[in-house]
Amino acid sequence: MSSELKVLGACPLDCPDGCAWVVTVQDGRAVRLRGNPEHPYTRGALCVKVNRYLEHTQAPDRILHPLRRTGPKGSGTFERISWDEALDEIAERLTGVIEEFGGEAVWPYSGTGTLGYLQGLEGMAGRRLWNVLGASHHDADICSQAGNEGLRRVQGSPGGMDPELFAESKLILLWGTNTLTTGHHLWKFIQDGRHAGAHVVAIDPIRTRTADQADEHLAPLPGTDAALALGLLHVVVSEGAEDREFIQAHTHGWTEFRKRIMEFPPARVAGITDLPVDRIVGLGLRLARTRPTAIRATMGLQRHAGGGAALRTIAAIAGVTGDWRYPGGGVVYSTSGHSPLDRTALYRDDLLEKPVRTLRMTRLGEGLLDLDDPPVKVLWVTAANPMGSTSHQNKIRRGLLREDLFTVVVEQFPTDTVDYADIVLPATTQIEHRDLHDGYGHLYLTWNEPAVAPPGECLPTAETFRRLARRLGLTEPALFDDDLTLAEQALGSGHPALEGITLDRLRKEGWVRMALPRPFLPYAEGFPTASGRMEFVTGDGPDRMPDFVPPADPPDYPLTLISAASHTFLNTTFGNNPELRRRAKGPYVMVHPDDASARGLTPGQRVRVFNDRGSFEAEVEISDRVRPGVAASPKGHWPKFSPGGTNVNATVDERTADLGGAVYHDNRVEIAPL
Ligand SMILES: Nc1nc2c(c(=O)[nH]1)N[C@H]1C(S)=C(S)[C@@H](COP(=O)(O)OP(=O)(O)OC[C@H]3O[C@@H](n4cnc5c(=O)[nH]c(N)nc54)[C@H](O)[C@@H]3O)O[C@H]1N2
Ligand SMILES: Nc1nc2c(c(=O)[nH]1)N[C@H]1C(S)=C(S)[C@@H](COP(=O)(O)OP(=O)(O)OC[C@H]3O[C@@H](n4cnc5c(=O)[nH]c(N)nc54)[C@H](O)[C@@H]3O)O[C@H]1N2
Ligand code: SF4
Ligand SMILES: [Mo]
Repeated sequence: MSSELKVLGACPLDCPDGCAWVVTVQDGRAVRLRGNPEHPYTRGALCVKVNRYLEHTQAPDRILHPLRRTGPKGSGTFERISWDEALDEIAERLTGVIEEFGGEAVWPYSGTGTLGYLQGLEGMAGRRLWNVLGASHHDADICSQAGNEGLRRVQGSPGGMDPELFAESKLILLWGTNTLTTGHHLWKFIQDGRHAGAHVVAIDPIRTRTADQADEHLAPLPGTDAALALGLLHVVVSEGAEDREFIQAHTHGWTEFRKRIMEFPPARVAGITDLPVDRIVGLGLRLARTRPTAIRATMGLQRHAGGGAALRTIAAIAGVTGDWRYPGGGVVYSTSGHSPLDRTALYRDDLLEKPVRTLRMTRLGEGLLDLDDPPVKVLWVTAANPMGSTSHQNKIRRGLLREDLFTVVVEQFPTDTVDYADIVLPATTQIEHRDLHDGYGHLYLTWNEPAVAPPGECLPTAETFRRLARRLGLTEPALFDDDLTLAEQALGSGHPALEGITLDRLRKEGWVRMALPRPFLPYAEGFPTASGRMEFVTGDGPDRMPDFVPPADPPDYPLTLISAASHTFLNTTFGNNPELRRRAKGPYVMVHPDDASARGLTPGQRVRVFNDRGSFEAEVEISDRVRPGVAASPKGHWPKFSPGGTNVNATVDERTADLGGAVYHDNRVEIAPL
């Protein structure tokens, strides 16, 4: 007799859409995965990548057992060992390092492989254990930090408008965001708005597939968006279209900020952005005359020296226009600022005996090679692939080659990072473990129930930490809380948005909208800043107002390289899936016809893309989708599957953006035939 079961779950990946899914299980095997048709944001659809998630979980290269390195670091040669042997060896090394160098010599490096509150980044799985051991804190600044900080300065919170309300917008700015690739579920709401008359504008140096579908596309020079925002505001103010009532009631510092705006007339902004003056004025007039205007500006936009300043300035737009008053008006970078889930309760930073240093995820190379007092002696990598995803790949590689470094990688697949591990621990995938999720592009909470048993000896990451704590002989009870207890703690913040939401209800229903009013207008009546107002001006330092902060990579090389999202990978996740690799067509670099002919490049030619930091090999694609002076090469290829053994991150610097995070697109390169 065959049995069929439908199990409710959630996509764990680092994507704003936070989809709810349904797994069909037959005789203990997952046979079908689809988007949950009941979920108002997922609406039954997943995406090109996650449609292959079941195949991914069942792939022949899944890591199924603990492994110990047998060859030289980087060679990826391992022998199978038991969990007991692995935990014994880890416990011995950890204890030795902590005795000799102190807990801060341990770097728990957590990535975005899963955003889950139990197994992944949002609850920072393992952080309790690291706190008890006094390990360095890990600052996961890789993705969104500059933007979050920029928004926080102005709004008091990075939390944005409800994306579902795009259906009610009349002007939609898709600003440094590639909706159809990086979070396509928003598109349905954009289309609903469009059917009701909304005008859609894409602002992106690249004519992406999203820009193709917009009514209008503006291609500014990379890293000049704050200037463009100030130029648009200049037009709004020149038209007398600022919302004086909103400004008076809900903002702080208008007189001074208005002066800053007046320093950016369209002619000056045209010089900075290299956009025609009439396009800037045209869009400024639309913005002045169209309420409500919705702005979607996501993370790609802020991977620049002035990324924080860009989001800070864009956030100010909705304060000047008063768009926060209206359903369908405002700015949304992320909705995670509205999440009521209790990270503090999961982290348990109170378990730390004394304060510890914080290490930036984006500066791993520096952390491994240049840090002293104490040096990093144990690197513990969970759900991250720094050899593929983190800046300054060659420096990271040199760091990982250090013979005195003990590296543990908790993984599902044999990534480039795994190749440098001393011990590899096999991790479950989302269909094999429990987890609790929110989304950073909607207002729902989602529960993920395991659908099948873990293959081989894979363990949920939270369980791995419980076992390690036991092996270390620790007795702090919080280290042994099981998954359901952790979920209760995350849901226990007492936040009003959790009213009526219990773990039982979530487990039964699979997903639930946060208890927020409809329409949800977070800032119609004020802002969660110290003053309760939108702060055009914060404090009295030189950095007290939104401003344009220019790109910072020295112009020693002529082209700015943008390495944005690939349509078929999610960061480096799926970079080993044969079909998705086939569709990605190998590493390519797109250049404008003018830049191609200046270098004598022809379509399909093999080239080296390089600067002082490193290089990678790619095939040339010639297209006017990129503007002259800009080149594009998507992220996500695995270095070891790429010709030359590096990917685009070999060229990216580990510099920190103005308000934190990486500068992936503030990257100057040259291209030469191989
Ligand atoms: N298919 C797919 N989806 C993904 C991901 C993926 O790798 N693949 N990654 C996920 C993750 S981790 C994240 S954080 C989100 C990110 O979501 P997005 O922010 O949409 O992702 P990106 O493609 O990095 O950047 C968006 C756009 O910003 C543009 N851009 C770069 N610099 C500038 C600039 O200076 N000004 C302007 N105006 N535009 C600029 C790029 O050309 C790009 O088209 O997507 C998530 N979704
Ligand atoms: N050039 C360039 N580089 C970029 C970016 C860019 O725009 N340009 N974007 C950056 C961004 S936005 C981000 S968020 C980072 C992401 O960088 P990372 O956080 O390193 O993410 P991934 O490269 O996807 O690697 C995640 C790994 O986690 C593993 N994994 C998945 N689920 C689990 C699990 O449940 N348990 C465990 N233990 N492991 C799991 C996956 O197999 C995968 O190998 O990349 C950044 N890199
Ligand atoms: S990657 Fe994004 S769009 Fe795709 S299934 Fe996951 S949450 Fe949905
Ligand atoms: Mo990200």
